[in-house]
Amino acid sequence: MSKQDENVCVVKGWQEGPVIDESTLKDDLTRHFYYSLGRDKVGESQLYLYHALALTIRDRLVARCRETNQQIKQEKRRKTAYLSLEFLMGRALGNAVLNLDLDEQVSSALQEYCTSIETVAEAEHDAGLGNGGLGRLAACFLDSCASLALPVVGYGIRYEYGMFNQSLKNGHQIEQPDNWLREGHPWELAAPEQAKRVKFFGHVQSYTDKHGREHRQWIGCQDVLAVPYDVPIPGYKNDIVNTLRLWKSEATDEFNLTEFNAGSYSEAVAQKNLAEQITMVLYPNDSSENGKELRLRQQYFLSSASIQDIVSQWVEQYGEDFSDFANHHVFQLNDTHPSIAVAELMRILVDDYELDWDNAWQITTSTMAYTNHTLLPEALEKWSVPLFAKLLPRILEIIYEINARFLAQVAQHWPGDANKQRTLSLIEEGDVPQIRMAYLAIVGSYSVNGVAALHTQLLKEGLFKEFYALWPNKFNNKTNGVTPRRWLAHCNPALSQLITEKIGDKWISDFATISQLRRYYDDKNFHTQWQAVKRENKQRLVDLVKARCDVDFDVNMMFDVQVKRIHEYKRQLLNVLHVIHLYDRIRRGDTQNLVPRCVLLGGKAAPGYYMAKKIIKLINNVAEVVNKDPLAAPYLRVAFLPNYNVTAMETICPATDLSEQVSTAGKEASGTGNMKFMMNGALTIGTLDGANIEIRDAVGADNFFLFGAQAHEIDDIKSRYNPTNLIEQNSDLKNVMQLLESGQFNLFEPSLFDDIVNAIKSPHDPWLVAHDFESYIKAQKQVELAYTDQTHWTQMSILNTAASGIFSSDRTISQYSEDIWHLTPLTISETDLQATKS
Ligand code: T68
Repeated sequence: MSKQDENVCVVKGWQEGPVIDESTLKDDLTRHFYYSLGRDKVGESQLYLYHALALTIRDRLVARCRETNQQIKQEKRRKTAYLSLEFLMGRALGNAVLNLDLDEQVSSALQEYCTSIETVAEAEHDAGLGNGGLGRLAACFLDSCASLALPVVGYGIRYEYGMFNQSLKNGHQIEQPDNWLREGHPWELAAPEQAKRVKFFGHVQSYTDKHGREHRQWIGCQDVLAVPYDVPIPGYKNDIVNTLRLWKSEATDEFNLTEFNAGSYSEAVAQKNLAEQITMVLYPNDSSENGKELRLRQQYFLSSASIQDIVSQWVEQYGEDFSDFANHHVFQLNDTHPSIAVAELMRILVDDYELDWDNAWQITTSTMAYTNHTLLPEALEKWSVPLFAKLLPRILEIIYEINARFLAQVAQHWPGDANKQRTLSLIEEGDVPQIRMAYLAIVGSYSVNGVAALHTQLLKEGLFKEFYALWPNKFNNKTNGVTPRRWLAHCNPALSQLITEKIGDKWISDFATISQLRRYYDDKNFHTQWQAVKRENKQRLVDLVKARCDVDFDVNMMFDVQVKRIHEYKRQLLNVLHVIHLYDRIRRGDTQNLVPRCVLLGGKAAPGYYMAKKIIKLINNVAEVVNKDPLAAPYLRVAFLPNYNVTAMETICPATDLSEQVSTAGKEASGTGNMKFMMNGALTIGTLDGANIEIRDAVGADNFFLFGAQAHEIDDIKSRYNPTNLIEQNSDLKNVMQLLESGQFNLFEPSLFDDIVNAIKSPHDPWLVAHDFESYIKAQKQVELAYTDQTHWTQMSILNTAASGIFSSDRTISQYSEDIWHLTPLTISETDLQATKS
């Protein structure tokens, strides 16, 4: 070791990067297996082999991660902090092997252990730190940022328990805790020396500084320690490794000490639990906010720790002059969940660094950017003022001050309009006043974006129209995307290989070039190969469905799939009604032109969501009846896949023929599953909702099965909605409802589905299930017709993949960077590369 300066001791040779010769991967694996883990037998679970392999790969990531961070720091790069309560990462191993181009080396090393990457990969638990689309989007974005060499760091929470595991008991959802860290998480590196203190409770008082200036001081707090755990995020074959920094909550030392010294051992331990509770579990609600105090603690904990982290790095490098801070930083808020960061940055600048309000506000509103993910009113976050006053008293004061200044602006824009003051106030009046987090996010940000064209349009015209009138330039659209690395290259190796044989492998890093597949539209030989790949993928799903559901799917049948969170607006119910309709036809002997199908549904219901749970039960009961009926067997099989997650989707989307995207128009902000299916050559049956509209535009109306009311028609339809009439007038729907009401699917469980029947029949059904039924059935008939012509179906399938170029999250992230973040890609010079590698 050499002493470099007073405080830093640099290990010789390490600054240039560690000495990792790629040819030693095999040796490293053995070393980690024998020495790091102390094992000598592979054993049945392959767990230790997985850990050894993960450590071996992590060695290679750590080196590149240091290089990436050094460049960002040395070149004083502008960077984005992506703040999200959720990162739904799934498994890391396969992705790292792909992005580091280690496939051959790993395969050959594993041969010595008589196993394969696929087998070893099974030992990895999904990192399920998210609910669904929003969390998975954050994960896809990280992959794209690293692959585009953009300086972006993800900030999230290291939940001890991720998204619950779902199992079924008599067709009902049962939730089990997801103890994903039990067997260790070999990818992360803790950095306890960089822990931050987050304040809770306490009170605020004024003081006057030596220059006679008044300040506010938040004191008497119960601090909680935020300890960072860094997860490396490799770019695709570019030697960039970004960081996902996940915070774990811990009790502070003094906290324990005072209590211990006072002799109250048990109180001290109890307080420790309180601190550690914060990052214990992910809230499993994907669309309704429930106002729980612990959730607010999570939000402030993440926001405060992350902002402190960025600010302390700034102070370390540039001192306490913040005049250039906004030129170097962007905070992208993934929904309103971390929007308290607006107030927290103000607090730190004003209270800790004594900036004047206007200056601090200028910095804050030049660095914050907000992404909205929903139009559903029940999902819009509000927090009670009394709760804020107790938990975060200084933050509440700051929000009041932001509001007062904002309302002055409103008064200028709409003079004398008291109603506007009330409707736009960050504080909603009422018995218990509430803070409107979306308003705080909009007021505090320089960019507000929706996640698909229709969604952004509806934000501007509806939910946020006054804000749009005030600040039209803040609003912009960034249609979602998914990473083609995980969602094609990794999850569909057979198709991936076929594509690469034809057009080379450039598509993996430049997904727009996937359009070159159009050249093979008429190529008979290519059709055969395309079909063979689909068959192979369907067989993998057959095996999974057999193992998990004990239902026999058949590769010769059409695979019709809907997997996503269970929600009334997503209308799994409409899908089930179609299944019942098919069953009804079979029972009536009306099987002409009926294309045999396997219908797969999957998804988790929020534990407190009664109707969603009923829908799961209905799906399972219908499946049971259909699958038991020998009459149905040649035409119809139905399965509900329990515990749908990222890893399950990796087997599902490559095997799907028909992708169900059937939400009520105007309700699904974007959807991203729709894009994964499209990339893998599935055809979509869907409404004009979210990104479906853009999918249909991209692939052409002839290659998309459209049905249902459009968003602009919904209000009118609702005003004269009469489902009873609709049922009476449509014999198919009438038959389906009769079957449902006859108890056919709940023979020994009377009245089980009454609430579902009543919901469909209600003139207030917000999801318009009965309205869209007829056009849905019609579209399904068109699907059957199309599927009968396998050559044409294959052509449409090829076109779907070929047209999916714009749904790469690389495109999305390029637009974020271009329009909002203004980042420039990092460069790794050849010499740096050599240093890292040699
Ligand atoms: C989804 N939202 C949208 N929310 O529903 C989907 N919410 O249309 C969109 O494609 C996706 O976001 C990405 O933009 C969610 O997934 C949540 O998961 C969620 C979690 C907690 C609280 C509220």
